[in-house]
Amino acid sequence: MFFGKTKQTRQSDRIPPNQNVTTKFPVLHAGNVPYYEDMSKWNLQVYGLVDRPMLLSFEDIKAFPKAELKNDIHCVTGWSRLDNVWQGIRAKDIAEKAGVHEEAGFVILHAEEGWTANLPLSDFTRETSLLAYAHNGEPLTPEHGYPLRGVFPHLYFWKSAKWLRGIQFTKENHPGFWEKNGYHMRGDPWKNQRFTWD
Ligand SMILES: Nc1nc2c(c(=O)[nH]1)N[C@H]1C(S)=C(S)[C@@H](COP(=O)(O)O)O[C@H]1N2
Ligand SMILES: [Mo]
Repeated sequence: MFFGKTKQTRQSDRIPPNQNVTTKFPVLHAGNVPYYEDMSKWNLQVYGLVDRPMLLSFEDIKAFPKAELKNDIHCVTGWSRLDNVWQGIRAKDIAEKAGVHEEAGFVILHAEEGWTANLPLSDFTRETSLLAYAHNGEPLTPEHGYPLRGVFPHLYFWKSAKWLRGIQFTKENHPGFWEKNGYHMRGDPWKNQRFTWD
């Protein structure tokens, strides 16, 4: 059915296969939620195949151009949450500032407690890929990744590392925490790439 000139986007066109919409914001992770008492001790290490390795404070992060993006998130366990507004900085701005080498093809995201996730560099540097410090106008809560998390909405949400502390650029694709445990190296929800063999 058409209404005037613009075609209506049906909700089902927004939901990848085998996903169900929730209006809640589930909390999902392995390990413990970190609580930071002194943010002056927090930093983000950017390293690997780069011209300029960086150790960024939270203030350094805030000094990058601000980005605000609205997107849908899709967890591999089957829930999707629509219309999330994230405030943060573009992941590609970090890559540019660090000067990523040509032979780098992949990124390892390092979170607290040694948790990692891997993704192709081309997914990291997308216009829609963020390092976010706020959700729907409020600073991230500790459970949702305070102070800084990745947001890669075009991949399953497990790639969106909470409590980010390091970004490493690599030549080869090294499996992260869930990827070592049978989850997909890329994780595109539209292709239903849940497990290694999908
Ligand atoms: N550091 C860290 N980040 C993580 C995880 C984790 O276990 N540790 N789990 C991932 C998974 S599986 C999901 S679905 C989302 C959940 O984010 P939320 O708790 O903000 O909804 O965080 C992702 N980021
Ligand atoms: Mo997840």
